[in-house]
Amino acid sequence: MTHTTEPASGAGRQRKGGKGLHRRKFLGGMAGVGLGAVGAAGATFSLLSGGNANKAAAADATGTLTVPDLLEGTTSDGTTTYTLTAKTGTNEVISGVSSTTAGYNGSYLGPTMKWTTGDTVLLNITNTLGADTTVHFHGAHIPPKMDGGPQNSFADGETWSPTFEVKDEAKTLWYHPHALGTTAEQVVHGLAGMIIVEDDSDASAALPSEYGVDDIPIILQCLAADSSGDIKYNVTGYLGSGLSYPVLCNGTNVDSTTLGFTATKTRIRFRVLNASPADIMTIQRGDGGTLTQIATDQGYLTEPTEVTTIRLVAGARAEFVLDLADAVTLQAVVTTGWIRGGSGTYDFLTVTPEATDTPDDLPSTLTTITRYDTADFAARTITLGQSGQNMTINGSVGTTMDGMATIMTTLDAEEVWTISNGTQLEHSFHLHDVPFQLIEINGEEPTGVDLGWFDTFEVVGGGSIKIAMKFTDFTDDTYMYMLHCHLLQHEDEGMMAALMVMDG
Ligand SMILES: [Cu+2]
Repeated sequence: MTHTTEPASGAGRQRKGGKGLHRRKFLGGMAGVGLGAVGAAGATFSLLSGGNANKAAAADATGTLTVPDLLEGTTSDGTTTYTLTAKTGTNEVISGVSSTTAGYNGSYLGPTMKWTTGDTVLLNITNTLGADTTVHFHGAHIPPKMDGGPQNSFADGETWSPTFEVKDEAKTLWYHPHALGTTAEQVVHGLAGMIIVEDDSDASAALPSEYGVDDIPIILQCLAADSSGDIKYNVTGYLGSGLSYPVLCNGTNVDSTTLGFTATKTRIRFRVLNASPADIMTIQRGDGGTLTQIATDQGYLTEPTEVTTIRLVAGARAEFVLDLADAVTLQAVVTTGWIRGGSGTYDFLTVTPEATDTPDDLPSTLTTITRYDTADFAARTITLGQSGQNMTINGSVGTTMDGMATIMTTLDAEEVWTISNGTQLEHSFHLHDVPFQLIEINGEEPTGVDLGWFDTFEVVGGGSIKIAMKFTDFTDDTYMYMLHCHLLQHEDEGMMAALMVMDG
């Protein structure tokens, strides 16, 4: 199967050739398109506000891929405990310029956690940001009280300690803040990290899994910053002049640097996360060759699938493998997510093989995906809209818990939702709690990798998707899951609703 997606439009379209690469500097014209006011997002994040114009030494990037640390847990009585501290720091978001940033256990991004299916995890997360925060486990199927939504907000100086059983099978998740009105500000400053869920499936045993050796996390971001390095996150910031749109790979600017990775194994597995606040990242090879995609947001595809591009909206993940004979350069094509943003094609990583092993053939089957028969599913419509300066879901502005629309359902309910985009803006629809299958994309039946499991999916301006899901395992009459646009500014401007799963 081949799944081909047009990578990008406009100046960024360039499919081949690592040499003579177009590198954009600026995309004008998108400023403030249909965007609301700052609203709740205007609450200032004390330690992160304001630029930091300190010029760092004009050292070139090392040109070597940085792999986030693996966070060691301590296991006792069947529970693995992890410790995270959200803190402020500095990072060169723009090469040679020090920006005020934030990270978990460091100054930018966070360590990778590995969870194992069936284990119980406990996280002790301390907030030293000088502002309220939460930590949401994006894509994890966990109780709503542990989900890290706005109701789990905790203050500076406090420690939040969620604990839950890992019910997810092998997949790539991530963690990031999700407090009301400040998600964009906190995420763009660097609060994001990857979670790898491992299981004992045959596919997991057959695929590369040695972290940092043949199992490589790739966190891509396209940010917005002014020349002093001040990172922007709302419409007021985007209206400023002299902005640039730096592209980062694992926290390193790749605007004019191609990072290198020496592969000591012939087969390398990549887990790619688009942690951008808004922009779409399309991954492709510089030589026009194929990537062997093995997973979407929510785990394995039924079979390894040859693709030429992988299009990731904000918040989405995918996994692919490469069997390397020669060096391969990976490119990210940045497409603006209809918030003023970036564009262009970036050679972000060259993978050079120094390996002599010969891997076995990939398994012909990775997992079984039983497609939902939605004939008896309850139907619901979720309308993504806009009201003056705010964004809405089903007509409600979700900037407060009381003001947002609330979807009420019951345990084991089977539903098919039509996500209808009533705006001309791009949106990235994300549902907490359970994975969904795509039933239709703009009226067409899905094919190829779109037959996998998702938690985040593109809804183009004026378009719609139809998705199916089943609300298993967890109920709560107080804590709610969220559904929202993962363009973080839209989320903060109200494109968020609550989901309550009640006992039947
Ligand atoms: Cu949106």
